[in-house]
Amino acid sequence: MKRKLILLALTAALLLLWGCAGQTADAGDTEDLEEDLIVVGVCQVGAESDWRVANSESIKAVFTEENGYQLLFEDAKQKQENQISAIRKFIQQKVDYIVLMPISETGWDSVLQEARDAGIPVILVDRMVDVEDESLYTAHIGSDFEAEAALAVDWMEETYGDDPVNIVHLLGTVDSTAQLGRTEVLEEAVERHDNWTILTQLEGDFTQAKAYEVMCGYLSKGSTDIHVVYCENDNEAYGAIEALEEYGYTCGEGGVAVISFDATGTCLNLCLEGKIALAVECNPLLGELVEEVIQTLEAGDTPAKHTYVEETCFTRGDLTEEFIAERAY
Ligand code: GYE
Repeated sequence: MKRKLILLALTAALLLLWGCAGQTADAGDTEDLEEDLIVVGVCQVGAESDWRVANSESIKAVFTEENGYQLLFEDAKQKQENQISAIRKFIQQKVDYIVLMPISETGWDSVLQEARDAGIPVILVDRMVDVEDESLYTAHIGSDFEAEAALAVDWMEETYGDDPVNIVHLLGTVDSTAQLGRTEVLEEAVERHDNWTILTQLEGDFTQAKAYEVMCGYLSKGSTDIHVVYCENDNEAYGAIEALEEYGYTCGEGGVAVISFDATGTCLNLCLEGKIALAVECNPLLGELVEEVIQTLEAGDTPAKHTYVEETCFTRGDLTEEFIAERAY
């Protein structure tokens, strides 16, 4: 009887130990979270462009331990499935907030529902999501991509008037808010202007390498009368210029007018040099605005559903070396 009791006690002790071990394993993902800090899980698109790098830096500069945050930063390498698994990981880790820069607009309903079920507010940054239920995200901070594109359209109207405008259109990552907005406004303008023609639409995926590749592919088919190359971001513009010059085109005065979106440092220098005709600004410095939303939520208040940053555009005459050097991106 005594032996039986000892055995039972031992088994119970073992089971207890096992249970504890199990608990630590479950909690394993959260064990390195700091209790006194606000834990923010950021799910970034990737590092495809200068804009994106500046955007990540602006987030990292704000969510520091000194400011009271623990930042968990995931780079999804331009893949939506990586973003979805990162969000699931953040949910398991029980972060306080999820900040998502969604690569594309569609395909978010279920994972955002999972975040909501776990009680974690989701803040969208830069791009938007197209979901049935708008309450699946708490707030959105970013650019008005249609307003940006309208600046480019205005410039083309003023520059070309009734003259013919043959356009090569380099699209950004397809189904991203930035691509959809910048494309829609251009396409609508082309419909309104009998003298405007889109010669071709090529997918540049917001990268220099892809834009160079598709542009070379197009130019290799023979020379055309190109007036404008409408690039949906700076890095595409760099790739396009490289390809155009390789195929004997001149970019700038008397040659092809390259239009670019973002207006990051290299782009502005190319604009000052005359190789980029129009640089439309897209502000990547969104970190502080994200923090404001989080602080509003921490105070128990409701933040604005959408916050848009103000943006402008530049031509050569607007720029000086000093102005470019002083800009933060
Ligand atoms: O224009 C591009 C980046 O969504 C605003 O994504 C962003 C765009 C930006 O890769 O450079």
